[in-house]
Amino acid sequence: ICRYAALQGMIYLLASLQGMTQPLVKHIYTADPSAHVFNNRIYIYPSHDTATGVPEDDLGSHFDMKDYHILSLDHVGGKVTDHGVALTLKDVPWAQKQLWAPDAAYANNTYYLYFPAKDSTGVFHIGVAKSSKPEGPFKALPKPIPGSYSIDPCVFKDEDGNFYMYFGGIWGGQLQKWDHNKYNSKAGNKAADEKAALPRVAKLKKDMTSFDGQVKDVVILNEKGLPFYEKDNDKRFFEASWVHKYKGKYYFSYSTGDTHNLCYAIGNSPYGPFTYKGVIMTPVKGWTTHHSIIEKDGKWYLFYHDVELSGKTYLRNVKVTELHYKADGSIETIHPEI
Ligand code: FUB
Repeated sequence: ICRYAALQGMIYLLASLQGMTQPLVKHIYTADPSAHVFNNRIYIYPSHDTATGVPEDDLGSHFDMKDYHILSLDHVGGKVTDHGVALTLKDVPWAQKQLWAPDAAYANNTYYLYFPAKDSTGVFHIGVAKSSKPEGPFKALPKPIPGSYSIDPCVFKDEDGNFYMYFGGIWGGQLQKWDHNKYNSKAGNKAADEKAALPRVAKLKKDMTSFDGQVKDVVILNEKGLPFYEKDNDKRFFEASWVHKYKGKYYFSYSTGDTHNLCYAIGNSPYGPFTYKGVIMTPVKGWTTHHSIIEKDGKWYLFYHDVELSGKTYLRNVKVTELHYKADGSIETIHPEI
């Protein structure tokens, strides 16, 4: 055990010296990093965690965020710039509280920030804000995207120029309350022997602010081609969708929430179905785990968060580490230091 601990310590020291697993910024708390390369620079669209005194509960009420800051860096290991407040809750006409994990996209000479928030009735929807610059400031549209619900939008641009939004999160993210795109306030969490709730996908219209057709389920199947049940909670979807493409295949990755894994599944279409392949990252320190994956200068990176700076689950800090594929396209599991 001693030798193992010493080895772990050395690995951490080496990684720290390389600046790879250090918090990217320490002057504010940040989480849920959605990274993109715009104009050959890395932009990170994170949540901005603050302590507002809301007690912790299973609905995540303690994630009481009120604005967004966008971070950017030229390359991994380079200086990180905090561009200041890019959007604030009081400037979102429809939103009452809880600016959770955002994402961004570029089209029509415009940068779009997509973000979930609770409306005046306490129901999560997904809003859009626009800017001429990747770092903002962003101006919110007066209403959320029609037909949007739940949390954690991820906007993926396919090679043919089409954009797709993936979203959803169970428990406090309310996905279990939406059946066939209809809200049922009384619906509770799934029982162990029920099929697990599935994330959702919708193609975006060219205006980037509305869905092109119906919201669909993103089917994730196990290695035998069968659906996951709620009891498969070390593998089933909980929240934090991310989609990237590698060698022509679509990789759908996500958090398993209460078991804290970042998992992935592979498919041949942006709509899926996706077949479960394994764990990208084992649990980090802190309850939540949420990530993004990008390629920059020929290397692949996983952006994620933990609670190294604060030790508190609602005061997180974003990090980045390199991600490696095996020859068969599978991803090498990353074990973060905890
Ligand atoms: O940051 C608030 C919520 O915590 C996010 O929306 C989830 O993905 C989890 O990270």
